[in-house]
Amino acid sequence: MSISAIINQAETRLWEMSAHLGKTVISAPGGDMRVYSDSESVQNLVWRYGKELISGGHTAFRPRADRNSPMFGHVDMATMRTALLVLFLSAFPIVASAEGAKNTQQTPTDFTTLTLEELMELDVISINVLGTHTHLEGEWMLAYSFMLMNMDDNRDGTNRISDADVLKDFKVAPTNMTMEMHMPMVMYAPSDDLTLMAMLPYIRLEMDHITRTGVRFTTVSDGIGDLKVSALYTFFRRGFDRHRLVFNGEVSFPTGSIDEKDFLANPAKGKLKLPYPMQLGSGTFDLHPGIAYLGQTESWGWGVEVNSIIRLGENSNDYTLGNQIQLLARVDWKWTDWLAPFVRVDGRAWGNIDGADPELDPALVPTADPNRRGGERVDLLFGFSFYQPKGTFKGHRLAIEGGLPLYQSLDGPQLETDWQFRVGWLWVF
Ligand SMILES: [Cu+2]
Repeated sequence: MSISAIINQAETRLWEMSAHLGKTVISAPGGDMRVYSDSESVQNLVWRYGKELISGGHTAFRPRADRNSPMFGHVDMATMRTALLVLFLSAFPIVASAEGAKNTQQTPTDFTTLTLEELMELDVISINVLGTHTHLEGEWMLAYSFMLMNMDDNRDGTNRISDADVLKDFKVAPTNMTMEMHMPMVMYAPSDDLTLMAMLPYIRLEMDHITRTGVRFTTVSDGIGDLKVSALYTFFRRGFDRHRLVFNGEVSFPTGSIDEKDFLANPAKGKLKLPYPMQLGSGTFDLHPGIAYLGQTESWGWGVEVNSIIRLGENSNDYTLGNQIQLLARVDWKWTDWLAPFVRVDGRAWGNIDGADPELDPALVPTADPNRRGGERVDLLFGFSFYQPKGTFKGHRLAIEGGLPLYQSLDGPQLETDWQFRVGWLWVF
């Protein structure tokens, strides 16, 4: 394919675009292109083709995928991109004057005004390191996040109860648990509508206990958790992604151990099977279907999600973890072009365990009782996304988030969540 063929293709795109202009007025005051539009199709076209031309995107010309092909062998990509951009923008005054003549009496009804540069920056907030998001065709993402969660003291229902209360019914009371999770993740978008994701956590769990005789001991387990693979499919979009509905089809594989052992109060007994919350995986194939409504403007992003976990079958230790339903609402605000604070409310409810591991004694400690695992919790989380709009670290993002529970009711005695903290980094290329 030659350069002139590419230019021809660009012209065809522009011709298609002008055919969609309809009721739209476009002008270029001082060379600053603005779109005054009541027509979604124009915004979509400007968004798609403009973005591709400037960022060296993919749908129309695929320069990124074919970077090493003979087609681009002798061409400086930057020069060609500039040429295409000039061509792209030069069509606007022509179209605008033609349309302007027709529309002199008409003022734009919907005053959606965005420069092309502003359109480019929309994904500053649409890609939240720690949130559900999708990518444009051909984009890859590498990410890593670290989560730390602390659970201190026991709760039954919504009431806090003392260790002494727990020890009335059990020989051992858990007193504190920390959970550390390292989560490497990779994402790839084969099209604008489909984003694929895979993640494999590395988990470290630590639990402190006290016995009736006052002996304190700590158990630890660590290793990989359950591998998750998902497909995020955008099945509805309106107004260049201002409103979207995304289905998340996610499956987890039982790669995490359910046979973790450690020394308990009496090391002479050797290492014994650890209770349910100290295991690293579910032991079952699980479905994690979810649906998200995601919205965005130039400086705001928001979303509401319903996610779930459905366990399939019984694991090799004769039990099935409880199913879970999660309701999530999120608002991101692009404060500056490098900083976006966000707030989330995360509510979830999960069931008790069905079946029981025959190696665990439910009378010993509440964590070994399959009927004291369910609960409900609502967390309030605040965070910041940091974004580098240009330079060496363009495409990199960093986010930190901290959360506290607003409400929790547990089938107890069960350790209650006190706080959680997450930090994430991602790189889109
Ligand atoms: Cu991503």
